[in-house]
Amino acid sequence: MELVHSGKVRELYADGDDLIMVASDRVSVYDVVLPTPIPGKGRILTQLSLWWFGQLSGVIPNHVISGTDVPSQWEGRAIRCRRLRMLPVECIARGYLAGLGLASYRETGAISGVRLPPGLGEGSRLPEPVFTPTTKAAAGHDEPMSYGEVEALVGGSVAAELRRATLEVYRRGVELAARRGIIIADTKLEFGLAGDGTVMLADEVLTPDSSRFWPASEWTPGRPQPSLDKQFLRDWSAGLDWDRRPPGPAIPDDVVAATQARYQELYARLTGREGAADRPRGRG
Ligand code: PZK
Repeated sequence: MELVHSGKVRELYADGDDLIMVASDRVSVYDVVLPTPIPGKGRILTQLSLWWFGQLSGVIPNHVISGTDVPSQWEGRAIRCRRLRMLPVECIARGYLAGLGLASYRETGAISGVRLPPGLGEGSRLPEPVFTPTTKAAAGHDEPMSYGEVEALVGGSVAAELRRATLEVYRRGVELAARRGIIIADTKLEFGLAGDGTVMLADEVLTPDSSRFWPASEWTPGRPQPSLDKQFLRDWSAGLDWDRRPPGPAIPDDVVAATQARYQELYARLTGREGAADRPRGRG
């Protein structure tokens, strides 16, 4: 199959008119891919994404054709997708302050033009979720966009649909995760247009690679929040003499095992399923 895109931790192949998105077991910390894989990570994130696409199909149609009709060597960690015309906007919803949202609030008291109350800090909950789109930079970092800029880029009706769907996907995710003791601080979504102009949800959805997941029991606004999936990796790597530039350090077995267990626990808690490792499931 023809490789059409290679990302830090995933690949995209063309299969006739379809695309096959393949998740690897690679993991990144501080944006650097480490040389040691986390066995089962690609399968868990793929199965979690498929599960969310199913949960969210009433909110917006999605690009999934099948989670099972994929080449056998990738079974369980690949999704057959419709090829869409991707929209050049990273659609982010934020319900808590972290990352670029926190940086923007500290500088201006607002995020994406939405004025926020004073006194918020790292990890604070926002009065209500905010749509904070960014550009999709081919290289380098994504830049914040105002809603007006999104409208100018994709048109008023598509922009309105992106904002609606992004906030609705985030709200449903937050509500479901909250019942399982998990905070979804923010999420990044990608959308594309089908041949008939329908806006569809694409890429991956509400995975720990596209969203910040925090254990609700440890949430303490005013400091950086522990990440549900990668905290072991971050804590371990913080104790090394590593400047956070490539190449990253090899991960010791006990840290691999602890990280693997976190991904499994996250999947089981969110979906109520035991494990993604044994039985791949799809919609097709
Ligand atoms: C598409 N990416 C991101 C980069 C990956 C994924 N349904 C679609 N139709 C057309 N293009 C894409 C999609 C989707 N999803 C997604 N780039 C293009 C990307 C690198 C690896 F797995």
